[in-house]
Amino acid sequence: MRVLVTGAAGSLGRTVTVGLADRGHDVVGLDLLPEPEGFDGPWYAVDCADPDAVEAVFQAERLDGVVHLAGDPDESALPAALVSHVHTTAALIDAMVAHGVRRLVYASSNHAVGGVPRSEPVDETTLPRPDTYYGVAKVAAEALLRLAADRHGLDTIACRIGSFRAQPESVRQLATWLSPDDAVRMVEAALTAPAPGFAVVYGVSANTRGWWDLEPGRRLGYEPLDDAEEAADQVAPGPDDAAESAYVGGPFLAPSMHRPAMRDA
Ligand code: 15L
Repeated sequence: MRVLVTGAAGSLGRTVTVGLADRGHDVVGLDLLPEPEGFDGPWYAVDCADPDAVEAVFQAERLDGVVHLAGDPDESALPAALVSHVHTTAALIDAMVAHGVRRLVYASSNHAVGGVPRSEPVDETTLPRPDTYYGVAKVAAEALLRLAADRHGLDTIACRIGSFRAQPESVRQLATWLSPDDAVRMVEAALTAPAPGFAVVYGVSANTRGWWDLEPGRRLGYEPLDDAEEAADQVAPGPDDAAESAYVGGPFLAPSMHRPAMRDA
């Protein structure tokens, strides 16, 4: 497939662009930043919140799918979060509809359901329960995916990613870790699954301590192979471990994340 990857210069983006290329896909990179050394393919240093810039990319490239990873990974005031996650997704969907590109794989987040207590199951039927404005924006972006599937028949997959890291770095991440290799497996499965329509996938590895439902991903062909438990002896306990295990969103529930919606903190 010929795939546009947004956020291609980020940590997940670099992993995914290399992984997809290794698996025989043609990758077109898009990021605010210039292309990383070694990237081999077309690169667009543009803002995907700018619909004209996005349209120009789609006019220049024949694409089979989009992997939308761009976005601020941290909490911000609400307007910035909406631009970062919702405007970008909307601009991409507009261009996809205009150019007949039918597959969108989206880096959503566990923080779309981060307010769910640890005692409750987490599966594809879990209702939105954001823990932050970041999570609110991910919920809204997922709603755009749902609308695009219903209105235009696009295949749109919201990957509610846990903690993408080279290795798990905290006790919480022993449950929420997404390994680099599993990230590539997940994205490729979401890109190539036959006619999924709108789907939600939990983007985590096969962690012994994980509790989010892996079945929706498996139905799309995402079979995670890594397990954070193998690195458990390298993870030191921290003072926030108990608080972080109380809700899906872990540290995003901390009072330090609270801020006014409409003003920068
Ligand atoms: C996310 O969605 C964030 O982008 C990332 O910074 C991590 O905090 C991750 O979730 C997580 O929950 O560990």
